[in-house]
Amino acid sequence: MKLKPFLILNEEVEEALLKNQAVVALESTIITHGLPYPQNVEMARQVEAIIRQHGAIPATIAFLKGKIHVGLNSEQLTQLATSQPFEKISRRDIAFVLAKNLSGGTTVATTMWVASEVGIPVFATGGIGGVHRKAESTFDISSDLEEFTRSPVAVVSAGAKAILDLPKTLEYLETKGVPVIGFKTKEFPAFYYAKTGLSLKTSVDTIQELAKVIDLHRQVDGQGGVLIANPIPEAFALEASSIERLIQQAVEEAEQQHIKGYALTPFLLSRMKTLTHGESVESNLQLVFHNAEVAAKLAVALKQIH
Ligand code: PSU
Ligand code: MN
Repeated sequence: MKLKPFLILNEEVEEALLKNQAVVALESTIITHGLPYPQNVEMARQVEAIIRQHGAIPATIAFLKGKIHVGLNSEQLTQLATSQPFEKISRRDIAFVLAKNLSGGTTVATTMWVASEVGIPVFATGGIGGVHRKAESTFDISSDLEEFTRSPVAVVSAGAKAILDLPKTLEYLETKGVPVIGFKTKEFPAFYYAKTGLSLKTSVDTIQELAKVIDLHRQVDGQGGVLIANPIPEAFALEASSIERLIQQAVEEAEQQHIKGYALTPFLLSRMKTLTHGESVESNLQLVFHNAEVAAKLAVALKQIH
């Protein structure tokens, strides 16, 4: 394995993989750049607890001092949530971060890659990155989307972040041949809310059906990922039209302040927190918890197939 010299699997994850138990990978940019302290570390712990409750072992993935960690202990999680500065490690950054012994959170793209290298087929996140609004002039398309063409991992998310251009994100995924499967929905959800009118061609209503599709995709495609769209529970959804107004405001502010590239997503998420008086953070937490539950159930169901 290419990663071996840099890899540190914690004992629990290593044992689970050896014993062929259900494991769920988790990203860490949401800890370092997506959520404020202390909600970030509370979220990370709670997500791990939810995954355990549903019969799987959590494997949070992050880089610490030039090593790729799969599974973090409590101290490492706190370190990741509190120390600054931390890198946001996307696919292009990996070799540099390893060479310089840096630490940081892994994006969806990097987490998918590490998960597939160590043999973890299921991954839970909040919302994936995608095609940004105004991408026709900025060209800003998250490398998360490209990763779905090369890492065979099933990613459970509440759609793509509403701060993005969702129709373009779906078009891009279609072009790249990435299955997008609605879980108990026929619409592509928008992170903070569920009803978008963006219809999905494929949807399933049970974990068993989902596991069957994922398993077959792995067998027949072999090299690409699957995006599972799991909408935020209704009780925690924000009101679509008011959230949309605030998103437009945040996107304009980013443009005026010349914020772009890798800094854009963290900026927009943090502006959304302020503009919604913290409500966006609460929704973000709840949708991540929901994704963790579905991912754990899926990981267990996949183990029951083989
Ligand atoms: N989802 C969240 N919060 C986040 C992210 C996703 O709820 O912070 C992070 C993910 O790590 C994702 C990244 O991979 O944002 C996308 O960044 P970019 O658009 O720069 O590729
Ligand atoms: Mn980008």
